Amino acid sequence: MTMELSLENAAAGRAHRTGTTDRALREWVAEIAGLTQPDEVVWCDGSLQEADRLTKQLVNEGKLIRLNPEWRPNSYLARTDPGDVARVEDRTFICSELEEDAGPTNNWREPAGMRAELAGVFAGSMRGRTMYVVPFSMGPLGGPISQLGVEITDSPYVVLSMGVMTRMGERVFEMIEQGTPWVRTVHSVGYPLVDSKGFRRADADWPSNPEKYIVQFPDTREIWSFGSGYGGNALLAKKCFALRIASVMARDDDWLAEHMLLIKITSPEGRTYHVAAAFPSACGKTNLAMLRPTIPGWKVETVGDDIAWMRPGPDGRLYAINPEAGFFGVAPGTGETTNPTAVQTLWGNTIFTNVALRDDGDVWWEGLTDEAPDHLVDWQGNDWTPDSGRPAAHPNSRFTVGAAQCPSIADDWEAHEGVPVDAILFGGRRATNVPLVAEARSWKHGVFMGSTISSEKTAAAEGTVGELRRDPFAMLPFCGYNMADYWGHWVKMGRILGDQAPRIFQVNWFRKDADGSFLWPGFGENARVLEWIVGRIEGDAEAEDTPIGRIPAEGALNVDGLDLDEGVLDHLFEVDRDSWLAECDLTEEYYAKFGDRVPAALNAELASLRYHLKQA
Ligand code: TSX
Ligand code: MN
Repeated sequence: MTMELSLENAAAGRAHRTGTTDRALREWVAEIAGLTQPDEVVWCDGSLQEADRLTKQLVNEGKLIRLNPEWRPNSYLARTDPGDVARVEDRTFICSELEEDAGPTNNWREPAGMRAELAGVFAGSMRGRTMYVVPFSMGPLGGPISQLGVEITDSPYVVLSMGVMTRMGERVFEMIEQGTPWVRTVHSVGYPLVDSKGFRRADADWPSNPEKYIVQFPDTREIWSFGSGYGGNALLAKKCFALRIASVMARDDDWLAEHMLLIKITSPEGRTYHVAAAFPSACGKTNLAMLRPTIPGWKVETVGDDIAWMRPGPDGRLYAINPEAGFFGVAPGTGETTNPTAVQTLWGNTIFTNVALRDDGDVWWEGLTDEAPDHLVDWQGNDWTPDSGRPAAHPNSRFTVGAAQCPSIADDWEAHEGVPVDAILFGGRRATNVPLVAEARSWKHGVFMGSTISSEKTAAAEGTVGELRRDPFAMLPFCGYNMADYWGHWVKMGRILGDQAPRIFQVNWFRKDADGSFLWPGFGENARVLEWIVGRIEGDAEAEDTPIGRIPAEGALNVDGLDLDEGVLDHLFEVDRDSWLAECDLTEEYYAKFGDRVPAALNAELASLRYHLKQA
């Protein structure tokens, strides 16, 4: 191994890494440095000293604001360029050899053409900057479900964030040197400080490039990202690797890489269950991951809030890990009433991005407290008062914080072999049709439920209000291959798991009555739904068959002390034959987009649903 003593490290008596004995890694780093031409290459070790040095550098350059340590110790605020505030789906590409393998829901580009285009944009893109080599593990180091990767980046903000969101550090380099496979990921903000003639320019507060590329090569398991420093565009271990590339690895190797939270439930009898759940955005996934049950004796603990990797274990059951080490959560709407556990998690050691700054040096966002402070500095650095008429925090503003800091974190959240999954939930945001909870009749029926996840459009800007926005398995922007093939892979996993497969349920916290108010109180009261689900697993909760699945029998859902209005329960579980038949027509139209790639099992489930509805 190549080690060298720098002045700073020499003082501390430590050597720092300047290379690697692994030839493939060494040659790849040299190749990327040759292409992007940074001033310097830094091999990151994931140490506290390293994070502290980068933090101080960013604070000195005015790129991070140190929050008041009395309120928010070791915490920082970053403000992005207003043009770099979210994932860019129209600039996200899947470059498989064949277009059909990307499917109709992905942007496909021919790999050789895209490689040529990327070689152009990355040429000299790191001039005048430092290139960081960031080694990371998704999942506990050395775990049987875990995977290694390396991100090359020219953004110190990305290095700091990767240190929170992944197991990053020297041990990963050692495992690579011992021959463990790893995934290559390359990131540049696309804002070189020196041009091809050698002229230098000043850095931007948040360097980025209006021309963005988020590119996945599933065949070679590579990721290239250019032009954005934000979230899922730049922290390549998360959406790009743990979902898009990992979904392809999982297809080829009989496991599942899913956009799911993971929780551990303990019943009053002390029995434990693990549940994975997929929800589209704006359904309160992190809130469910940190749920505080209102019913006595029940406990919910957090294993993960965004991604689950699941693999059949030695006993044939499905085992899941949270591949991440932190939460990159949406701040607005996270408050003392909606998610007190998240608020407690953020006590310190947190990077906030695009939230508002209080006059006392703490942070604020819409929904943190019922009342807004009288004065703030908004996410763009401008003065703000409650009558400014614009949000103080960007609607997609974020917190980045270690999962270990979460007071509800489960004791088994880092179990190397994962946690055994007892049930899988599919949620959506539906004002009509979909009941509070329904159990699938079979694995295949459950896969059908997952493939039909959708939310009703709520704003004119999103399209016709009431129209369905389809988000199968909540994987629409995250599946690295043809979505219909992905459904087929789920059907196949059911065959592999057989009678050891987890039970599947569909849930909907968002059904409304005729005048538009929510029928179900949601939040902590959702524990009642979890109680019924656990009862189904134990075989002691009664169900009633309906054409769309099994719903709680009369009296089987615990609503003690809820004081629901007369008729609310009936409405929550109503299955309207005509609107469901209309929904079947929409599902048929949706499936038609995928042609003959739709698994026969799903067409059969659709036919069966229609048959049962017509019989009803
Ligand atoms: O996160 C939510 N969950 C899941 C919690 C574990 N939200 C917030 C979604 C936006 C991200 C919910 N909103 C939930 C829910 O279960 N339910 C609702 C709808 C709702 C909103 C407000 C009330 C009730 C339901 N308020 C009162 O009943 C007072
Ligand atoms: Mn997500």
